[in-house]
Amino acid sequence: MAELYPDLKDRPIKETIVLFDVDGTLTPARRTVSAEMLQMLSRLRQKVAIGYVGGSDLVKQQEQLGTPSLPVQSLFDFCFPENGLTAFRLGQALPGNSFIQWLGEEKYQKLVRFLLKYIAGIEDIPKMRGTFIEFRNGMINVSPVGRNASQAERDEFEAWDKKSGCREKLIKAIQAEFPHLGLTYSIGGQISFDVFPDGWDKRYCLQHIEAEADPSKNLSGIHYKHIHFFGDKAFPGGNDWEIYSDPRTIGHAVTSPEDTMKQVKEIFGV
Ligand code: M1P
Repeated sequence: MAELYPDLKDRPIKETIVLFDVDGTLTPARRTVSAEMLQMLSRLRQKVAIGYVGGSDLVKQQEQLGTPSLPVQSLFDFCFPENGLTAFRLGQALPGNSFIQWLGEEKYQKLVRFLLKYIAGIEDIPKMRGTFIEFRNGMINVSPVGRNASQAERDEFEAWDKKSGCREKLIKAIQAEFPHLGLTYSIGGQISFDVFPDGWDKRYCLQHIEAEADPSKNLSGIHYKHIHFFGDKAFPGGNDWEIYSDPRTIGHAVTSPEDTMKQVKEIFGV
């Protein structure tokens, strides 16, 4: 597919790349992309380098953006699943990274022991189920009730957590015990919180764009001076906020995939 588009150096809009969030920006939340959006992306790619950056993994993005005959990696110049911990450039995988690789087994075990002991000691929690720590590629997800909780048990935990501040207290306890680990804590859902290295939000993928200019890497040599980013969670606390407000990017807040198409058409004339 990449051969259907001009070489990165020959795209008419120079030193420019357009990055998109996935859910709520290219597709409706957790749904698949429209044919109209794919056509617009294809027209855009004739003019400028394009990429996406999403928090979930490649399998999910293939379901949302690709088709059985079209791998998602063929639709963009740069694909950044898991915020760029996994990365593809012109269809080829780049070296990846992981939470355990970054933290190391010894520190990881200390953290896990602390968490399990703390959770074991919570005496007034309404229910305890299973999978209190979920080990993911780029983070761990910690849940005092456990990820095996049913929907009713999730609702019950969430209501109790609002009163007791259980998750916030646990986060404060980890921060006090491990002040130097450089970890970020994010309460994004009902029953858990995510723990990942500082900076491993969507900004992580920018290092792959910056690498293009590095002569030692023997890539395109392009210094992308204009990095546009489109996202629908571009507000403090939203998972597009850090990259949207980063000085290295030109942030565009959108309200839906239709709004993304409208803004892209206006800005890039596609
Ligand atoms: O997307 C928000 C969060 O969704 C889930 O949270 P919970 O199970 O607590 O409702 C998790 O997948 C979590 O990692 C994620 O941040």
